[in-house]
Amino acid sequence: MGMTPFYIEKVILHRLVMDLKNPFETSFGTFKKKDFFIIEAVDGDGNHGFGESVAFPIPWYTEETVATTEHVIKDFLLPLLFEKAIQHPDEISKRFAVVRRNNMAKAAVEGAVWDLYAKRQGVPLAVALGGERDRIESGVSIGIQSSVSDLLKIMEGHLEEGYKRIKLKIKPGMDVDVIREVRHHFPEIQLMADANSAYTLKDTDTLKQLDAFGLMMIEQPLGHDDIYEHSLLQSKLDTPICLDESINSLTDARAAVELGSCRVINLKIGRVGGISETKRIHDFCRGKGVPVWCGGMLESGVGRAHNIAVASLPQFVYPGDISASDRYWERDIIKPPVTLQNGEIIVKSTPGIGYDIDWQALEANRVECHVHHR
Ligand code: OSB
Ligand code: MG
Repeated sequence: MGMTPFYIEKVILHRLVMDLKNPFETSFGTFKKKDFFIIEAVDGDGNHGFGESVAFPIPWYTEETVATTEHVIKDFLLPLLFEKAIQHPDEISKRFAVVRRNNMAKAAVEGAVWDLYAKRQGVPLAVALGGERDRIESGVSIGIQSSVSDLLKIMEGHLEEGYKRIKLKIKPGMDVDVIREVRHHFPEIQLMADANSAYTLKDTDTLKQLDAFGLMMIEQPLGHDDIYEHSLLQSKLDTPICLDESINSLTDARAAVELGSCRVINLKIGRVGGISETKRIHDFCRGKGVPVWCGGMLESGVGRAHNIAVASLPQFVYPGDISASDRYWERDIIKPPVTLQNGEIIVKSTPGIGYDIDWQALEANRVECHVHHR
């Protein structure tokens, strides 16, 4: 598609604070609310593109925070964005490569450009990316609960809502016994566990016990920055390891796959620095026959819409952590909210992310707003 180059004339940073319906507990901490940026990019022809920054206020998942993303976006990424006209969004990650890491900051801005580009083309974002699915399977990630009976009740509710796969957060002391009991109650469901880096190789025997429960995979058992030790662990486990925190680039994905550190990859747009890098990792995994699925960061509807578009690519073969809006929010900031149809989410066929901003809801949750001009 030959395209006239376009400039981004203006970028608006909307800072929002939204209450989660229920607290979400992981091995590293508990989330009660979301504090994040929506990035709005505007061209000279009246088009608006939206991206979401997935960094949390505290650097407990990766090193980025809401404050570091604001600094890096304002002081480094926006000048690079405004500097030259854009022909295709794949140029953005190349332009941003002079800034090391800061992947969530990069992805937030690049995501807004992808949405804007798709809208300029008049095509859905999923189509602009080469997506092939018109619906995607939806999974749900459940935080650590204080009792197994609470957990079983929550699971029952989500299974009734139609979710196709359940992911349980685990940590030392809340693992084998919990999974055993859950499996006893739900012998057939697609089930997996996410440790968020809470174990070491000394826990190999505990992790090996999980082999008895037919889990689809165990996500990020060891160090957030490790690739080597996961290869040692994977050689001892029957359960496939899925890497999340350890994969921040195509380089990491290649190392992990070639070393046998994992058999599955959780792809998050923010963690790897944007949609273009997500596509590169996707294409590599497709060539290697390694399945991928789309992870989540408790996003609002904007980030969720990007995840849905990305998950329409062919190598996203497992249900993702892309749940309905009402799993997280009383009222989402997009119209309509994301909903399930028989455990699936329809990929929108309208231009860009395919959802409108619910400005009333966005403004109700907005605590700051800054406009930056080219
Ligand atoms: O490890 O996948 C993770 C939430 C916050 C930080 C890290 C993770 C998660 C989730 C929730 O598992 C996924 C979601 O429902 O958005
Ligand atoms: Mg994870």
